Amino acid sequence: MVGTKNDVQKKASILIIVASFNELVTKSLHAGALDVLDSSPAQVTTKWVPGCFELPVVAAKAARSGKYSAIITLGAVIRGETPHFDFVAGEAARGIMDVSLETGVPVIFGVLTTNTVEQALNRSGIKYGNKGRDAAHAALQMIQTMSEI
Ligand code: INI
Repeated sequence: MVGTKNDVQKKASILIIVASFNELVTKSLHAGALDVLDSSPAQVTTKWVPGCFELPVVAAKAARSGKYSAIITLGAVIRGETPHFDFVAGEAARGIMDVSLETGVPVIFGVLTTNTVEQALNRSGIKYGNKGRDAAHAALQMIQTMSEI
């Protein structure tokens, strides 16, 4: 039998992994995610990493541990004037998708990729929503969906 939303969430454990790089932005993404998860009975833990490049390795270890129903990755890669952006953003996205497909644990991509700090701030609670909130909703929906399959 498929559990109700609340039954499923009561047994759920969610790990949030947040990149410290561009901390002004990522702290707001984290606050947005926690705000959504506060109204869920799921158990929530947070771990910090230096930058988005480090998100996949921690997500991989966590996913393989079997402890988590879903993992949320949060970060902000801001283009500025450096080609570093493409490597960091591209590898983070690829690595996170690889972990999710290899382990079967939903790993949510809550990483902002923007041209400017202003665009990132606007998407972390100032003008155009908060990607951390969206990521938390995505995690809850994926936990439910995975429990039904
Ligand atoms: N990390 C980010 O999370 N965002 C960025 O915008 C960024 N830029 O632009 O360089 C960034 N770099 C650090 C990277 O994620 C690693 O922490 C670092 O290279 C050490 O491996």
